[in-house]
Amino acid sequence: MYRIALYLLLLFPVALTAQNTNLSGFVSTESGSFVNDVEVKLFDDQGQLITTTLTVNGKYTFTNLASGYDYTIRLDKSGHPLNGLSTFDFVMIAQHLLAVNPLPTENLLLAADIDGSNSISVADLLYLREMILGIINEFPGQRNWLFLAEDQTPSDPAQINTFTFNLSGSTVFKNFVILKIGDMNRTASFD
Ligand SMILES: [Ca+2]
Ligand SMILES: [Ca+2]
Repeated sequence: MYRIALYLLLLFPVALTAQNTNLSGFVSTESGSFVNDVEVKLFDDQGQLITTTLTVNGKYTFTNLASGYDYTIRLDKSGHPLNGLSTFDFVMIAQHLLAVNPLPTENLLLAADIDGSNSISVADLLYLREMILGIINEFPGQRNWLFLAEDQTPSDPAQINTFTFNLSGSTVFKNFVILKIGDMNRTASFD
């Protein structure tokens, strides 16, 4: 009995010093509305999927993560890419390309890059046209939504909506803004 007690005593300081981190955050639109049913996948530093959750009232939460390691979050949301897209969006991107009416915000520039080529070109217009006409039902790379980290954590250039960061401290908040690819006049539904 004494030996077991001593053993537990020896373990106890380890349990006290092992630090765990809670990671949570909100996903919202540019206008600040919380967005539900965003799928948030959490991967460890080996690229192994730890768990998947959905935002509720705009919020996701992961608890009891080992501190000091790199983690990766990947966000996605279901829905047809035609959501929010019309000839109006087409005209806005066309006018930007013609320098008649440049898109006014960085977020719109990102959302106008439909094929993910890091530039806005006629190819984006052609994909948008084909989507509106029903010729295609997905964009290259299955791009549909675009998520931006509020704290400017850059997205993985090779994988859309994927963010890797080191986790430390007892509580980490990471908030994201969701944009709809191709939607220039903000008519997409986030339900
Ligand atoms: Ca492009
Ligand atoms: Ca639109």
